Amino acid sequence: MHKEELLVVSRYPESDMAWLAQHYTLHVLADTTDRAALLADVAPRVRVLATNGESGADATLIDALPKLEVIVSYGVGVDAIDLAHAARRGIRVTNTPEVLTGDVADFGIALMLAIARQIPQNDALVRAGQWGTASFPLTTRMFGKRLGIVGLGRVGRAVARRAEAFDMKIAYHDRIRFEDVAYDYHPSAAALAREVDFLMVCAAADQIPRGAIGLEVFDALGPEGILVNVARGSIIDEPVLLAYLRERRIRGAALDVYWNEPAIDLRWRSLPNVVLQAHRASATVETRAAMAQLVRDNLAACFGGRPLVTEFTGHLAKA
Ligand code: 8YV
Repeated sequence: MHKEELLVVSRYPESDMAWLAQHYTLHVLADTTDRAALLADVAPRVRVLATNGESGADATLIDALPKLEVIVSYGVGVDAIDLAHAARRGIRVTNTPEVLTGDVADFGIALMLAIARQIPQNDALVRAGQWGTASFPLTTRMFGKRLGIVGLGRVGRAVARRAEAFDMKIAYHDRIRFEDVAYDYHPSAAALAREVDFLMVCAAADQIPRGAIGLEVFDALGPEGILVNVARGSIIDEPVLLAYLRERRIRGAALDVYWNEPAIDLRWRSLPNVVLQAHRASATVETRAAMAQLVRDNLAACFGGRPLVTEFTGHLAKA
């Protein structure tokens, strides 16, 4: 059977790699020590590139593949793909929207509870046999508090729905005010931060400048404020956040995403007022299976000459 060639940027979970290997002739960039040689070898043939939210595809990679027609990404966030460059080259992009929304929103709520109620910190004390000797400080209540959501897209809205069940008062900042929600709107992230106890970042990173959540926003959030990020590390001014947490100029942060993953800034490790996760918000068996299925369906559509199942077009109006 003739198999189409597929260039894969980073390895997917092994079961997905096995499925892809059965159906396509795979070339995996992450597996080679000589990236340039692999690219030179496949460049005359590769029409489809498979990537994920973190690895994306930069302009150099796109330009190394003159026959490239479609970039298929396993993830909803497309900020690591050079979208403007892809558009210039007429290369289409697919992602995996919708299927991960619920899990990411659950994770945002879990992180908010974890940092407010100090769940990982208490777990560490119990494991260390310090129940009875260590002091377990009183924590902060979450229910009934004010939650500010930066980015009221699919995930932001799913977080808001969940937070309503915690009797939280919800407000948001986005580029536009939405008429279909009753939550308070603020025209800037700083204005939002001034009015809330918890600030959760849910924005798509291709829609918000790098480091947009920085000094001004943290000052507005204040020393009792708590930050949660389930979007992208790039949205936060990380050096400023590290300093503000160290100096207790904000109360705490629960983070799933960072600059420079997975080799994150070592200073995170020594801060007591943070909860750290390893970009796991969509990492459930159920969601990852649904994401993998969308990747397969989009690949089948590309190679079968059918319309793409979940084409990302958000950038095309700007191109
Ligand atoms: C994944 C994500 O981390 O969808 C996204 O944008 O950040 C995640 O779901 C990733 O794409 C899978 O490796």
